Amino acid sequence: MRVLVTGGAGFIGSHLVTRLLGDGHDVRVLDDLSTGKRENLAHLAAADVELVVGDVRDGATVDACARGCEVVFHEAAIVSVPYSVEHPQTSHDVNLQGTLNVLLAARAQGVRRVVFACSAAVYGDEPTLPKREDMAASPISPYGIEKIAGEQYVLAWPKLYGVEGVSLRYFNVFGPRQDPRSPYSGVISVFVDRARAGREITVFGDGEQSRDFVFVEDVVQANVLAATVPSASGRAYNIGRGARTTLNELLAMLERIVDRPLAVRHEPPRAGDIRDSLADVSRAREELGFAPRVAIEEGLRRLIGG
Ligand code: UD2
Repeated sequence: MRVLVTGGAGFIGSHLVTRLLGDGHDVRVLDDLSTGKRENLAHLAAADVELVVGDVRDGATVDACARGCEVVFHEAAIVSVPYSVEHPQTSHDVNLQGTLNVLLAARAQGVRRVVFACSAAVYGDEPTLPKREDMAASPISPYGIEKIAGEQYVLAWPKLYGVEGVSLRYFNVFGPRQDPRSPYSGVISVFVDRARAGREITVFGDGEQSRDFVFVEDVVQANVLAATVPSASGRAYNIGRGARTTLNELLAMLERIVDRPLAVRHEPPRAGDIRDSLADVSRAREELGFAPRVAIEEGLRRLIGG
């Protein structure tokens, strides 16, 4: 089938594109290359993937890209929480208007299903763990608000217009091609980058905070299942491993892998950080058949090896 991946030149999108091509699909990518990179698709034959450089804020571009597609994977977004606090209008335009544009295009072009990249940010800082999809969303940032609103749109589209919609609430995704260089990069990408370069690692707080880290290939698996399982339409799913790891545990694993002690400096906790995060993934397991396969240490090894 022909599929569209918005944000397909980005971290998660480029892994999804690789898998979809391997499964024999015709893949079109829409990416404005603001954080996505051509190099993220460079391992693929240029003839195999159609890259449209364009913006999800531009409805006509999105509409043209959706033409002839059976499934749209909507991964394009500005993924930074702090950016959304500083620039709520731009964040809204890309993350929420962009999602509406995808849904309008899907309706106009007869797309069968839209799979939406949502976020654990919809849960905010309410401390109850593990997070279940039937808990009330309580986002505390523009980013979280945009993601829950986008999800509501996606889940309403089946009833309103007959376009199937599935929302995947990603927890802390890590893996190759995640950019370690921005101040808001995922902690694993930063730690691995520093460990490889032999540079000092900064831990904000005591390192006992924990996250539900999930390897990017498992997130790809979730997307493929979300596109194919018929009963998934109209549903939201947590996508994590259903286990949490502290930063101190990560550091111990990294020391084992690089086989030398790491230089670690502690700084005060980052403002607005939550302490712990953990997904209940039983809904994804039962309804999608989702089974995360890559253990954290294995994922770290692959990241360092790659
Ligand atoms: C994740 C998402 C974010 C949003 C948020 C919602 C990522 C990359 N970010 O932020 O988009 O969905 O969840 O809750 O998935 N840390 C250090 N040293 C560093 C970098 C980070 O100690 O060099 C700490 C940081 O203070 C935090 C933890 O590591 O306690 C995880 O930070 P993160 O930015 O990787 O992810 P998180 O969960 O804050």
